[in-house]
Amino acid sequence: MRNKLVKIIAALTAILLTSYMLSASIFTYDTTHLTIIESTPPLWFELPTSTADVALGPNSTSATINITLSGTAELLQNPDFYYDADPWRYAANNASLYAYWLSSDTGSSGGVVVIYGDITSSGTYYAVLLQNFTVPFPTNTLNMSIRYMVESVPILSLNYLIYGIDEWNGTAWVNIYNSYTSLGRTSAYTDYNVTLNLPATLQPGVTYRFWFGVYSYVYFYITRSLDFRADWAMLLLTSGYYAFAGEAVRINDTKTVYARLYVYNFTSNASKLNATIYLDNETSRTTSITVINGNLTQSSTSWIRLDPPPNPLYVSGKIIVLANDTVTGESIVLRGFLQYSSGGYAVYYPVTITIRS
Ligand SMILES: [Ca+2]
Repeated sequence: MRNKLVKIIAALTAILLTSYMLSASIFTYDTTHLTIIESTPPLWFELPTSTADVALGPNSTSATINITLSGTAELLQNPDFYYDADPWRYAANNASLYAYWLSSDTGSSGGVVVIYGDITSSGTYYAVLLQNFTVPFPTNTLNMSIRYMVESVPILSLNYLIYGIDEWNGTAWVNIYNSYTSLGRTSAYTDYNVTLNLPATLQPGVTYRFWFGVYSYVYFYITRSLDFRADWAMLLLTSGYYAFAGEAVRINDTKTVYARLYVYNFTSNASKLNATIYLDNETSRTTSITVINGNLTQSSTSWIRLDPPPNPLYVSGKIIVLANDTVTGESIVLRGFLQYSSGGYAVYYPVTITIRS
């Protein structure tokens, strides 16, 4: 019996010396029984901040990543005014109108921007919020979604929600599209969704600006304020072009390691799907695993150094995925490992990435 135990101890010691980091657990032995002590691995996965759908395995030492390419892109930044109004700008034709940001309002999604004015004479008043944008590919159709509330309008006035698109021609803004819809007071936030059929095709590489706001024609002055509140304004581009760009999973570590990602098994039913996958440590990136027209053309990244983060909120690395397709129903599956090494041992974390159009 004693000899048998000695052999087990010897075998365990050999495993510990050669590859104990293969497991997230450390095995120890005492005279009466074997005990497994859980320990924290020096490197683990965290969920991404992007829209990748990720499931992490036990101890966050494996990751299953599902990415669905989307044919809808939001062209505007901070469309929801969630934490502030940046980078939206404000313009008005009358100094009695001004705008301010509220962190929340009854029934709102996060912050709102209020366009407000005490109207003291008849006349025309308008104010807009503006933001520059570009398009990733040519289009003459955009879907606009504006959520708003009209808290107050001047008595004896006509009021409109106005919106439009200007193009920068190199020296000035030129209006290429505008429209409007009637506004009345609303008791709650109201959605206005419409497809913009533009008279010209928007082109990549050109700067456009989107604007929306309120227009009030006060034809007989009786004091009352104008109070228009915007909860969000989205400009969505929908097309037969499907794409994803973002974090697939985050990598956190407690000591310096060198890491790479490689694929050992690849399946595909795709003929148009392209993907680029690499590791990023905030200051540099690896070479990429690449899929071109559904075929795996490069199966491994280069190595990258991952250092312990300077504070717990900082993540030392990420797996980044860029992918696109021009048809729906295609998919690829990459099964591989995140391999990392430090001090002479190598550890392999299973990673499966599925990308669908
Ligand atoms: Ca909002």
